[in-house]
This record gives sequence, C-alpha cells and structure tokens, in this order.
Amino acid sequence: MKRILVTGATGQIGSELTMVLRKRYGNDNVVAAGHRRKPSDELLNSGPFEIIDTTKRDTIEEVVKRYNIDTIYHLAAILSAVAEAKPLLAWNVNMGGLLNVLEVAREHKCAVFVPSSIGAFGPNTPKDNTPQDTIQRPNTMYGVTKVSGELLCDYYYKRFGVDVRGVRFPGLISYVTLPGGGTTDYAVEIYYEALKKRKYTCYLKPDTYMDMMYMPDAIKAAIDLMEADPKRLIHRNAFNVTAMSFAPKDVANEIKKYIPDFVIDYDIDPVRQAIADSWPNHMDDSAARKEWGWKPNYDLASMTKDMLEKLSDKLGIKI
Ligand code: AKB
Repeated sequence: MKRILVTGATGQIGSELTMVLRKRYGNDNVVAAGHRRKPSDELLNSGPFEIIDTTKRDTIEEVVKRYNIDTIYHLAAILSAVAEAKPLLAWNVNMGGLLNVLEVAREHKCAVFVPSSIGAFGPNTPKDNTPQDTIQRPNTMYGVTKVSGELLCDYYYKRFGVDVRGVRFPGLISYVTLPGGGTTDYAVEIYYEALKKRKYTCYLKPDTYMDMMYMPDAIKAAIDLMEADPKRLIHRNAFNVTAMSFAPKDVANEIKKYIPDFVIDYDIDPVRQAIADSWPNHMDDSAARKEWGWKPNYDLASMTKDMLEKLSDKLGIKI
C-alpha cells in the first residue's frame, strides 16, 4: 500500500489530485500539505492535512517520518507571472523546495513526482512539434527554475537512485481551483467571465498559441507516469505531454457555440505576452505516448462543453 504526501495540495493541481489519490489509495494514506492557500473543507475533512513550508527541509522530513511516506507528489511552486515579479521568491521556492524534497526522498527512499512545464523552453526552442530533447534556454526566472529542476531530478536518479519522474505540463484548465499567477491563466478565467459577464478582456494577443490540457487528463498523466513500468522509461523526467494547442480566439469561438452573445476583447499585458511568445506553440509528446502509454481524453470541444456545464452548476448561472 502506498503512503503518499502531496505538497502544494491547496493549489490548482494539488486540490484535485489529492482527492483522486485518496479515492484510489485510501483517505488516510494520502497526506495533503499546504502553506500559502487555505485548504478547502473537502480537503480538510477527507484525510490528513499538514502545514509544510517546502523551503524548510525539517517540516517535510517530520511529516514523511510521522506518516511513513513512500511517495511524494511535489507540486508546491511559484508560477511564471509571479516568478517574473518576484524572482528571488521563485528561486527559493522552486529550487530550494525541490532540493529539500529530493534530499528527504533520498534519505527516506521515497519515489517523487515533479512537474516541469512548457516554461522550460525558450525563444530559440523550435516552436512547432517541439521535440522531447531540444534546445532549452528559457529567458524567464520560472523557466530557469524549471530547466534546473529537470536537471536536478535527473541527477538524483542517476547519482542516488531516487525514483523521481515528471512531465512538462502545458497550461491547465479546471473548474475546481483557480491557478495562481501563471501565463496560461486566461484559459481558465475566460470560462468564468463568459458565464458571469458574457465578456472577457484577454491579456494575450488573439493568435497566441500554447499547449493546454484539461485537469482530468493532467491528473491521469501524473498517476499513470508514477505507476508506469520503470523498465520502459527511457526519459523518466520532464516528458512533454499535451492534449491540445489553441489561441485565445479559438477558445472564444468555442465558447460562442454555447453563449452566442459572448464577446472577447484584448488589452495586452507585455510581461505575460513576452513569456507566452517564448514558449512553444505545440509540443511533440510521442516519447510519453511510447514509453508509458500517454493519451489524453479531452480536446478543446469536449473540454469546453464540460467546463461550461460544471461551472454553470458551480456558479449557479444558466448558460
Ligand atoms: C504558467 O502559466 O506559469 C503555468 C505553466 C504553463 O507552467 N500554467
């Protein structure tokens, strides 16, 4: 039986991943840990919850020892737009936190899941069909921490045998928990605003293409990779994974199929536009498909239908 710790459990991915893991492995076997955001009642009432500041190694180690943890999903991180505003905080949390988690995993023989991101690529990476192994010279603090994190994970596997695995997540869309300060956040906000105001002002240009994924697929990717046969894994860390590639104008057109009077306009934020412009349009995720059977279930059309249905229930607003 697995004994799992999820850091960043109050965040966009963690809040949903924790509930899926609890269903799969038993409520008491999955410890949710947060620090900055307040946990939801669902998270608090369904299993153990602990405060962990991942920049303080002893707070991680104490929980790992007390609960006899053997697997850590390490999700606590600062996202791209906040990282540009607070680069030192991003370095401390994204690198310091990761190093602490890997050290605790080495000492206590834990497996670790670590998400990287499309942010690990930069302006001179090939933009279309971005290969699994390619140029990575990001020009943002977020990207610097993501590439360094990928290398650190490879190092801990090769040097110390820590079973650390991970994917490069694209922008993630969900109706449960809002993302906190990323460049791809527009793709979540647009659904809320479409329902609430029939109008959305987008901070990216209409034709800014990026990889995206619906949260159920992201959770499936994390769990499937951690359960994959290690003998089949050639890469282990930082697998490209994607489900769809779209631009703001595409998601607006899809929403209009359900809300015909929905209007999008644009007020460009130069910081987030520059970050988005430095990321791929569309990654090649064939290594993940081959090595552990990655296959998403949702595309833009099926995600939009589900997002609008679930959000209209949640917000109590009729489509
Ligand atoms: C962000 O926009 O910072 C994240 C990411 C793509 O890593 N959603």
